[in-house]
Amino acid sequence: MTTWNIDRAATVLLDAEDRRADREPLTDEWPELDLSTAYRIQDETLRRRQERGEKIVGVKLGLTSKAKQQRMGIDVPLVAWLTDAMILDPDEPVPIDELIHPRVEPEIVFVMGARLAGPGVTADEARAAVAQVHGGLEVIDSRYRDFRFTLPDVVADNSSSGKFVMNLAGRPAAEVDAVAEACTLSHGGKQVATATGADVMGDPAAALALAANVLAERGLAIEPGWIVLTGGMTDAVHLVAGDVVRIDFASLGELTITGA
Ligand code: OOG
Ligand code: MG
Repeated sequence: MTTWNIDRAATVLLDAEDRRADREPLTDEWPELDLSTAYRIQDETLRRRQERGEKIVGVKLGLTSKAKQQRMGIDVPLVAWLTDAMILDPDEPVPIDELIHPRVEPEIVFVMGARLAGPGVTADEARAAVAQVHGGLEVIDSRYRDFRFTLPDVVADNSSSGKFVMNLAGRPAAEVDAVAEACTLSHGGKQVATATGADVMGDPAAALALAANVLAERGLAIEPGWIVLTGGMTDAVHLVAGDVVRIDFASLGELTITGA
């Protein structure tokens, strides 16, 4: 039997991503995989992404809303990395054939004005460090078959990162009530879900604070200029070629994305 370690797990996950081949969760064969080791796997995959030229642009929160927690069966929020290779421009079709089984979810996106370093960051401190707020969406794409995973699995897999989109026009953070910000999600012209920022841990700024505090455990901080995806506000919808998904935010604009 081959033994598991951080290096091998990083290789297996990036290989699944590169080959668009889903696989069983790591914990099927490595039940001892714990959360701190999973974050070290995530950091190792980031290091390899950087080695091939990708740049860190920020972080994403995962599983910060009840809708997402219930769907995935995990009620612990997590943090993962965003790189420039994950950015899609608004109106750019989602390249379905570069992904395994993409799903789309609406997210409130922060652009940081100041550095935010934990531990002990509060939602108020987090809110004060935000410069701009954008309407956004994430195209998640687990490397695990049927999105079946435990918390350490999904942490190791960079929280199902795929692509993300943010509206070009953001609004100054001081002018936006992120808690009250409402969105509707439509799939194929049919409205399928609604939510507000309050569905994200009561306040998307609380999710940002959590990200800073989780990163602090590894001696890391959220840097000025970074993009922070605060987590899916609703359950995600599947996206196949030809699909149109539209997200309407109350004050942060509209995004329409198609599967190509
Ligand atoms: C995990 C990724 C979760 C979010 O916004 O909650 C996430 C998954 O659902 O596969 O990105
Ligand atoms: Mg997400």
